[in-house]
Amino acid sequence: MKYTFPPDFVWGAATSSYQIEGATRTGGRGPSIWDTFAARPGAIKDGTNGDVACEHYHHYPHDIALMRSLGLQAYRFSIAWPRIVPGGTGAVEPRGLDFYDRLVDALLAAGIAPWATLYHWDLPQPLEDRGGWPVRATAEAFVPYADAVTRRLGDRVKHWITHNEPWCASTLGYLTGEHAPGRKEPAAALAAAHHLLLSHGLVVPVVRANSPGAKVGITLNLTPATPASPSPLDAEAARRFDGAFNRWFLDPVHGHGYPKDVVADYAAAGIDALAAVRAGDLETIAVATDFLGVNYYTRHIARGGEAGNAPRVVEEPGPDRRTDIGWEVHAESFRALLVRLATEYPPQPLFITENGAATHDGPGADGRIVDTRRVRYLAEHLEAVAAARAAGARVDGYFAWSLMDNFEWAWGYTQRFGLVWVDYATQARVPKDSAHWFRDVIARGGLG
Ligand code: IFM
Repeated sequence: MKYTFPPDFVWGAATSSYQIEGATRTGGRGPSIWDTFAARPGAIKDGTNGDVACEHYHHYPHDIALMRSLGLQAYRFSIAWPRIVPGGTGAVEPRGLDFYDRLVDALLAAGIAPWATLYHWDLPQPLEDRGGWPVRATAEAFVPYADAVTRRLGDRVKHWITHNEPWCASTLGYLTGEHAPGRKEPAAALAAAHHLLLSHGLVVPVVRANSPGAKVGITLNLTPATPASPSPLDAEAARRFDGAFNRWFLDPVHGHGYPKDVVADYAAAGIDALAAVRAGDLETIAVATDFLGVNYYTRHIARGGEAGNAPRVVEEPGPDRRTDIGWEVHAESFRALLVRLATEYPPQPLFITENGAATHDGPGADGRIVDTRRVRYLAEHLEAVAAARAAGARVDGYFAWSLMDNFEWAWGYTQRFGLVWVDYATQARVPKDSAHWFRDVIARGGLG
């Protein structure tokens, strides 16, 4: 079977600032919550941080040459708020803007469309010191920052993403404490989620004003839930997971407000999930956008409890169906998710802004990196995109995560998602087999 995509389908790869840039004390950059969090003993699996990472801040011309050699049509990167407004509010650092200005010009010169994300988790530490995302002032501070960025780059960047994965920034940052700033406060996590969404709504008009003709959207990480059995307990577990993980973000940005069943779930646990919501906020969050960014990696198998359940019909996958980070490979859930989005949240175009696999494969004796499992993962998921398109889902582009190996947050450098291998000791970049494969997919406009 041939899986072809239309000629205007966008093929790209993605990264984020803290994960690749390094140079955390260069060009006037201020501290971010990730600098602080990574310094906390035990926070990062291998005790590392993003101080150096891939040194992309210095090596970006080489990295762009690499992107060009792979035939990438678009590159999704994020802007580090602490480079632009080191204090979180107040003075704009021109050297920060200059860096992204050079990056954008170099991308355009290479024929690669820049797709900029305004927030990919590196909050200026001074804002966290004043309460972080659980306080409304942080959402308000996002506006002048976004204004400074889009004024400077808006003439050349024509695709903007306000936020990357607000579920992670709120839940992992403020509920489970696995991510910066490492807080474990359920009520604060819900307030953070609300203020992240509110800040999205506040900056969309700013982006439109400063970047005429640009397309703007938000990127959500979506993880479908499959009940482990047909038992009511497992169905209920799936509803709850889907509600808190997916619908809590999808519904308000599509004008449906926060899902009532999930609000009730929180109320039953003694939490007022809407405590931070003020009059007019839901209208602000429901601002019209041009596309929805979708990040997909895996599904969740939902199980409500052991006692009284029907026998499992969905088994936990073995290691052969997991990537090295432990996430199940399940492309069928990706297809179903895209069809569901097209049905339940129309009529927006969708872009896959991240999809990829962590595999450890490194250079063999001949230097070649045979990352067959990544190639298989990407191929299966591109087939899922093609199948969803055939079923009517409007998916207009696909960005692989990631262009190159990088700092995988709490996992440090123990997980490698790159199409390109990074030797952290030398900063050498070596395209893996998957990079060559992806180059051929792009050149052919699909899977052969
Ligand atoms: O590395 C992350 C990225 O920053 C956000 N989405 C998921 C990726 C893999 O965990």
